[in-house]
Amino acid sequence: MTVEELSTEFACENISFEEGPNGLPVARLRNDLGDVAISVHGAHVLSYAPSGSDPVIWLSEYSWYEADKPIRGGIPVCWPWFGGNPQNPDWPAHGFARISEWNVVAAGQEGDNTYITLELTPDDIPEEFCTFAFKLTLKAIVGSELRVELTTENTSEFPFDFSSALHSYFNISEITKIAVNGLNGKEYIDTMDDSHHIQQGDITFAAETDLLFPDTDDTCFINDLGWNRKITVAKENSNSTVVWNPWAAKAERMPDFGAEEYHGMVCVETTNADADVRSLNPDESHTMTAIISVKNH
Ligand code: TA6
Repeated sequence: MTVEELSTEFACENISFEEGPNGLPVARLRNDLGDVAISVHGAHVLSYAPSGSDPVIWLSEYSWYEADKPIRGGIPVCWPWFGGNPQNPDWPAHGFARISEWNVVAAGQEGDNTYITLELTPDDIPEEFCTFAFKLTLKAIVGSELRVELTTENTSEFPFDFSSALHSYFNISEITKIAVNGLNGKEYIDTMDDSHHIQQGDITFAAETDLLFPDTDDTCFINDLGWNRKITVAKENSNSTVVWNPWAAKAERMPDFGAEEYHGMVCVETTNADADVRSLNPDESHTMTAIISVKNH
């Protein structure tokens, strides 16, 4: 749908539609509690700022906004596989949901909260990727916090497995001035060398960091001493978490990522990944939710 068609069907007091970069349709949800922008491309949350707070979600200044590419930053929807596809290594990293055009199906007000719902079905994706029938729904709800609910429904006649992530990029003062806590004592895999460890205390950053915690439903906190604030990343129906910063060398290698941008971002990802892969029987559904809030000290 065009911006005009979306506006005609879904615009209301707290919801408008506009052309984003490269003309990609973007929904803006604004109310007294916060402000969110979400692109129809990938059902991709581009920005989130609670009222009275600086932006919480980070977006690269070098991102692509092209049909067959993921947006860099925001909250990429990684589905139906996290990372590379084990059977088809040449298929898109982190699945096809984040490079697909989703359909807005609902938008409006729920009490003080403003929401939008987008949907993806096999009709919206290249046939080669369509190995099972599904309905994927993303609902973003702006209230005193940002809730992002990713629902997978098995509309096939057979069971299927999937892995996924709400791969959230957070806006921080400086990577060396933050710590991620909430994972103390948890096992993690350092994906840089596939070594296994137990997290001791807070996670701090001094090099490329790519840690997969395969067994945790814990809430994480990003303590930002530079901006004197704490971002809370809570979740539902996710039993794994990934913490990532590319640091200088990897940032340099990514064309859609500024060489110095690694200083201002960190990913704390809400996932069903690795051992937390999920299986659905026909007609079953699963909703994984990320719940993001910020407290200024
Ligand atoms: O955050 C975990 C991770 O899998 C990292 O290994 C890194 O590849 C990151 O995702 C970004 O992946 P992308 O395909 O968006 O460049």
